[in-house]
Amino acid sequence: MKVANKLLLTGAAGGLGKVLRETLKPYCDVIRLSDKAAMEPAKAGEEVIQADLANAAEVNAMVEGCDAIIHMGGISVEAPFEAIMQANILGVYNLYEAARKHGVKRVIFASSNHVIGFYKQSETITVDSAPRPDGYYGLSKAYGEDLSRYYFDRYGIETVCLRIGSSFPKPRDRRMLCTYLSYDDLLRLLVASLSAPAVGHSIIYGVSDNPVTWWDNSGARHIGYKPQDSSAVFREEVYANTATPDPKDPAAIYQGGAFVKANP
Ligand code: NAI
Ligand code: 15L
Repeated sequence: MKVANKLLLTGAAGGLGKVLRETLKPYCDVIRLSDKAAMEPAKAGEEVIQADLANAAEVNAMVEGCDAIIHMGGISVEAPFEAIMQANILGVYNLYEAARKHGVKRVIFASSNHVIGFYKQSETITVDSAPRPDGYYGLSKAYGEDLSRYYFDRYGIETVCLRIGSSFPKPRDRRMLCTYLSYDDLLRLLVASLSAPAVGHSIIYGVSDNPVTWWDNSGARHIGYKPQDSSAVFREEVYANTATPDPKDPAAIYQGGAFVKANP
């Protein structure tokens, strides 16, 4: 199934970007890969454009000619505000301004569970729960969610904000058994988000079908995402290799884990 003619993938040099470079290819005619960092040279069906999200002119050139965008680029962990401001706040503004100028119809925004990191692990929240960011990084993703809502309300650019949990080859700790998103489910989520007939401005949790979860995606059924993987297969290994968390540790109390006590 084709989801775009020319699909822009930002953050293409990153952990998820490198995986998606390969897995997204069958879903478009051309995939344009962009990052601030160096990338492998373009192969058949690829274009490579090095660009800094904080540079409006570079972002404008990066977006021109694309009909859909997957925005994975930016700082992906807690960091000093100045750095977050450039890459994630100015960066997402530059991206949507370029999308508006070039008539892009749909964007998939890699948001994060750190938008809601200060909810407790004893709570189940929905796609409509108010943001409770757990740091400058989470705040920047909340800004991206709000900015994309504005660009939908004002200019009609559709966005799906993916509040990704933990997308790695496997869960690294006990918290990630609840937040794990497999690479295959990430691809399913992206394809569903790009191919659903109408998404307007939507928020959905990027999570596999894990036995324990804090996130209720029932308000995002219109996207048609059906996870097929589960962290259950990693449970025994993770429990064997990790200590029992201290129940008084904020990292064990809040959904954002150690991010809630990071000192950038
Ligand atoms: P990553 O840190 O491996 O990749 C991010 C990429 O963005 C890097 O290649 C980096 O060079 C690029 N980048 C940073 N600043 C930039 C700038 N100013 N201009 C252009 N490119 C810039 O992160 P990862 O794990 O691949 O995540 C991808 C996206 O998904 C990120 O936006 C992250 O916040 C989000 N996410 C990832 C999760 C995960 O578990 N992997 C969980 C939640 C959200
Ligand atoms: C994120 O937003 C980060 O990008 C990723 O590195 C993980 O730490 C993930 O959240 C998480 O919460 O596990």
